[in-house]
Amino acid sequence: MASLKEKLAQQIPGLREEIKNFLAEHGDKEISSVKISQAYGGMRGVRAMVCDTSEVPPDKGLLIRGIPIGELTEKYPEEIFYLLCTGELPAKDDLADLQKEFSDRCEVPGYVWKVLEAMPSESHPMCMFNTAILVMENESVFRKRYDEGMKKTEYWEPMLEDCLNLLAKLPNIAAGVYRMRFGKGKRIEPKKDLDWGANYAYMLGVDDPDGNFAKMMRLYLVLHSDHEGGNVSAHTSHCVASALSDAYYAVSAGLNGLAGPLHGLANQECLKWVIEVHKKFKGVPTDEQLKQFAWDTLNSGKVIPGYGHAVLRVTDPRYTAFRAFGQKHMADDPIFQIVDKVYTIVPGVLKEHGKAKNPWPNVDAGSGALLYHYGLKEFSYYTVLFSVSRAMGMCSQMIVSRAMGYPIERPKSSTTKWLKAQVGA
Ligand code: CMX
Repeated sequence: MASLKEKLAQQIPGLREEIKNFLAEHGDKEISSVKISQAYGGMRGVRAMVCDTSEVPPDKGLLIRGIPIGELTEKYPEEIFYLLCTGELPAKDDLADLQKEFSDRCEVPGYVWKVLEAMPSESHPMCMFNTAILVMENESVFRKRYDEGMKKTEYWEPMLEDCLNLLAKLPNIAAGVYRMRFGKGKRIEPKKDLDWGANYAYMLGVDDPDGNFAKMMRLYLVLHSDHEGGNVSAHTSHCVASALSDAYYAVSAGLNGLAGPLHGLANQECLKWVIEVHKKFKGVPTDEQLKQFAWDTLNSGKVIPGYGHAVLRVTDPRYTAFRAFGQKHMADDPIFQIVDKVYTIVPGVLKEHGKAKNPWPNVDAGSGALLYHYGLKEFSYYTVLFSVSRAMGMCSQMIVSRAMGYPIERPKSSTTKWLKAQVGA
């Protein structure tokens, strides 16, 4: 048995050596060139970052440390975190050890609740959640050790410590935000013997007589955990952490990006769209009705939420996993049926529309219907669930970056004048 920390300690010297040698031999070789359109176009497709935790081949979708996400849907989220950090799935004892770490560290400092209680009652749940993470910066072990003057080779250890402390508390904070923001009554204390995902489900206070909501929650936390390094939340947290800001600063920063409607907030928009369909047609619409509704959305200048992707060019395997869960557990639910029907109609509409490079659904197209089915009907909360999961990806990327001693990020920007001069325009 090797705890996560012991495993990392075994791996890190070899990894450092590997990258040092790789850079010495191949460091001056080119991997990417940049067109002016890419400089103005959100740097789409520019390969200029390293992320070893996961990758997203456009024709396959998410691979976590090389394993297709579709093969990991029965795992615990804690196993995924171990895999993200080390490249290996934990043995049974290692999983139990990590689950105990999370359970031992889950208590949230009292001042966090006071800060949340002082916020306006209509605050967005994402703002509450990210604020809670930021105020906990007070707990950072990395900052204290840095102030005491630790060696660079040791940076990863307090980073891991901060990440474990933070991740352990996130379900507790997220559930607390839910109950406070939506008037659900007193906070529910965590149960020490429950796993990370089941505890989150339990603390939300959703009725779960057959345990299927907890099952869905584990799946949700697995599927959203990481999506390589260049998406807004991952890139932001990586950039902030590269300045040696600690995990609290960096995760909060990344999640502020996840709160945007083109990124994590799309799941809230997505279910809104489906509910509109349900209301307008008083149930599941016909194919023709749905097609017209999709065109009306596009013609009014809006995007169809849950469809399209910056990198993917196929149906997101995370959507496929949610769909399979829905077909097994809620095939008769009209909201799920609409989501299913959208999948048969919208790709054709988007292809005909001709703008979106990817007409297929992304993860957000399916997740909301499942949450709604179990009674989690507050759309504005959905991105918080995404955040709890995505924090695992951000944390694992930061731990790896600190272990490898990657430097502060500082790409070169250009003025329009310089670009024009460059091409003689
Ligand atoms: N509906 C309508 N138009 C769409 C579209 C959609 N679902 N997806 C893309 N387009 C449009 C874009 O708005 C863009 O139009 P303009 O040229 O007028 O600006 C054009 O198609 C080309 O865009 P693209 O290169 O295919 O996509 P981008 O990489 O620029 O954007 C994304 C990707 C996800 C922001 C976009 O597909 C979108 O807005 N989708 C809906 C929102 C959504 O589901 N977001 C969640 C993504 C998952 C995540 O990262 O969290």
